[in-house]
Amino acid sequence: MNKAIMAVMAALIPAAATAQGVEIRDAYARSANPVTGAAFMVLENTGDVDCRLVGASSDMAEQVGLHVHHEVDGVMKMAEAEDGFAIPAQGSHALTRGGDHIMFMGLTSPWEDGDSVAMTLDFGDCGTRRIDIVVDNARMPENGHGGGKVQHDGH
Ligand SMILES: [Cu+2]
Repeated sequence: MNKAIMAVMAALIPAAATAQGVEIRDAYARSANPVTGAAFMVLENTGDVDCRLVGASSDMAEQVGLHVHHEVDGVMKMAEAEDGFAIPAQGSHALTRGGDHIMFMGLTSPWEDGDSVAMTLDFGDCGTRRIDIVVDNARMPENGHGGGKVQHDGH
């Protein structure tokens, strides 16, 4: 396919820029030190096809990765998610403290409470979503597995 046809097609399908079916709920960011941060949220797939978060990017860090936690000899360690995070059709996937998360390494400037972190989430065939989430270091960890219970701790 030549570039001109590709350009026409891109112009005709602006919807490709939006993730169909993936909704982002309950997102917040944290930073325990001046150089790294993490983002947590619930990815909800309201569509009829499986989606997968395959990458994330942001101008606010040198490197952004998808991380999982593994227990190794009783110690929790972070590792790169090899396959991203699957979000089944009509299902959800929670990114939580001590679980799967989006990791920011080499922050361009330290994150303070209330700062807004802009990032783009890449859902592969399900498109991309650009979101802004707020840094909330005071937020308490979720219990359970990020179901419908949203706790508001006050500010
Ligand atoms: Cu991490």
